[in-house]
Amino acid sequence: MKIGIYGAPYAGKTTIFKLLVGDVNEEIGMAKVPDERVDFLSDMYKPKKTTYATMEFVDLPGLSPDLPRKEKNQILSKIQNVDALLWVVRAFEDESVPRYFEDAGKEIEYLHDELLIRDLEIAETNIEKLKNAKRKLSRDEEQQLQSLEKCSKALNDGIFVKLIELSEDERKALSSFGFFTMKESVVAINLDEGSFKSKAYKGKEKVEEIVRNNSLAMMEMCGKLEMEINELEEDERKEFLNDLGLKESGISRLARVVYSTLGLISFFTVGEDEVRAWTIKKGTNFKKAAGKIHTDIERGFIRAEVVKYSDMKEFKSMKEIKAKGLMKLEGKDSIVEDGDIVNIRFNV
Ligand SMILES: Nc1nc2c(ncn2[C@@H]2O[C@H](COP(=O)(O)OP(=O)(O)OP(=O)(O)O)[C@@H](O)[C@H]2O)c(=O)[nH]1
Ligand SMILES: [Mg+2]
Repeated sequence: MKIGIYGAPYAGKTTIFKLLVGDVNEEIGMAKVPDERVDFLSDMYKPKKTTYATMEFVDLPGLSPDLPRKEKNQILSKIQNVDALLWVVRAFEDESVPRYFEDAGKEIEYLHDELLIRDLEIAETNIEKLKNAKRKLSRDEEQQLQSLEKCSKALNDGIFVKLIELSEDERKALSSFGFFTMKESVVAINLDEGSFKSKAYKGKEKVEEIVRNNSLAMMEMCGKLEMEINELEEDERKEFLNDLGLKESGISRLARVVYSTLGLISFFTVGEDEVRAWTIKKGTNFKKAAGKIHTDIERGFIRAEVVKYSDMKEFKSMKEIKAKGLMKLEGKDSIVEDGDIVNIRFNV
């Protein structure tokens, strides 16, 4: 899973990026997805290796109105292939850090418009291309043209592509264009300590309106402060987070929002060698899920032995769970649920 960090200059993008992936100097970094279920299972099995799910983040230079179109497109092209966008919107006050926009409302409006303009440009360029083709269009191209025209019309009306009703065929026809407004977005409002506590900042109404109108997900962060808290020892960290009214770190909260926005869940494999979390789309069946682990396991799939995490938490023993008849056998078409502990039987 890859997430592009998008925003204006001085919004705190790199600060949040580093909070998520650690103090790296590249613009791409991996973040471990904290999961107390993995912690628990690892404590129980004491495996040689514990593997958490990961998310990859791409940090970008800020986008601003004074950049030429070409440069903006160059910046945006770095996140062409991401699964989701994390918009960072500046809502912190700090005189020593210049700001591009008057307030968070103006800033998010700009970010919203940039994506619309970019996508409209893509739609129109490709419509032109198809219309000017000096040959008869293939059926696929006809489908593309018709779908692109639908997008172009919506974008002209200020509507994100992800909000248009599209058939499966139309969706497929559009998949190669990499529309930014077709991706899911999570908006992180970067607040200072005061505004984080008071929940008040300039431009909030506009921010909420744009989030609502475009069905974006939103979360509040305190980038710089959370970064400082991160550097503390464990107990001190808890105390500071508590003081901010937070039970979880920034990455925990973000992971939660991203998983629910993208419709993702986790299943686990356990053993003495490794305890591991796997990320899949909600609605994935056991055979497909097995393919995440290894294609051979998918191909040779026989059945899955499944234990619910909640049962494991309660009884703390696979033996007892089996004795109670709580281990279920599932066939290839059954659907994996969040928190399933899975052992796949297969032959190769
Ligand atoms: N007071 C305060 N300062 C912050 C906060 N977040 C970031 N900053 C400061 O703002 C400045 C810019 O932060 P960056 O994280 O580099 O911002 P950016 O969005 O990556 O900026 P560009 O890469 O230039 O587009 C730095 O000096 C940060 O220390 C915050 O929550 N509060
Ligand atoms: Mg930066």
